[in-house]
Amino acid sequence: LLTLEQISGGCRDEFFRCYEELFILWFFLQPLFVWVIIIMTGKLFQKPAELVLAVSKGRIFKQVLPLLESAGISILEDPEESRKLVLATSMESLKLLIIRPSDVPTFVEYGAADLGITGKDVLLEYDSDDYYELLDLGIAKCSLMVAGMPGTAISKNRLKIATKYSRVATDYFASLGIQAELIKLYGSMELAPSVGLADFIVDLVDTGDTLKANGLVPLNTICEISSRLIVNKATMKTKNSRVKNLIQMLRDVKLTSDKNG
Ligand code: PRT
Ligand code: MG
Repeated sequence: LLTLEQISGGCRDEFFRCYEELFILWFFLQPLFVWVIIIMTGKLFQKPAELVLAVSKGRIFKQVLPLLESAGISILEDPEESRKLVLATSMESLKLLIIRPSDVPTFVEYGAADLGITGKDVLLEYDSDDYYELLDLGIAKCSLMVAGMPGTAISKNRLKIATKYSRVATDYFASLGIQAELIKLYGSMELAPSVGLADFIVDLVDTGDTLKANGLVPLNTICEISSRLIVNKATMKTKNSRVKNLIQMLRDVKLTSDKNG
């Protein structure tokens, strides 16, 4: 039979064996805990990933500025004064690239910019959709239209169309079953019908004043245009929370301005 002393001695031995095992475990795991703490503290003080937003210069930029301001993002340099094409903003790690509207999808698709703002007309004409179109900003609105001389009707004959939107125009006339010869111009489209270069033009129309001043009338609307926010596909994965946060800020501003009419 075991005495009481033998039993308590056995328990003591068991306790010390456990204690010893725990100590050995702690001894080996300690460096791991230290690393976990170092990594977590590093993450806590880490600067957020840099976001690059490419914005079309010209009329879109003028309308994007108040939108960003309403979202609490201001440009740190006067864009009118500065000749810089990269502008810092008040939002940590957000910078703007000021580029031509037609270059915005290229910058975004190749990842030179994480996000971009440009007209839907540019996106329709751009021969790739290797980006996400996430938000209609409802700015720089206009219509993509067919226009011509007064009294002319769009017939089924082969037509000469002057435009810088060859892709959209080809698809549009094809959808009407009309064979169109596209004459690519980069500006002053409104001249083409009056000098006999083309039967019709396909161009953006806002107030209609430019058409009127050049003796043209609007005929068919191809589609309504506004500026869109596009995002690089890889950015959407790697900087997801930052992108979502920025989109939400812009969406809120848009909702408020829609409500206020
Ligand atoms: O530098 P680049 O030549 O590539 O660009 P851009 O000079 O075309 O840039 P900018 O600053 O003109 O901006 C172009 C973008 O603004 C377009 O891609 C559209 O998304 C948007 N937008 C909105 C317009 C218009 N409205 C607009 N009315 N872009 C151009 N126009 C022109 C139109 O081409 C026509 O000549 O304005 C004239 C018609 O205006 P109304 O009011 O007379 O009808
Ligand atoms: Mg222009």
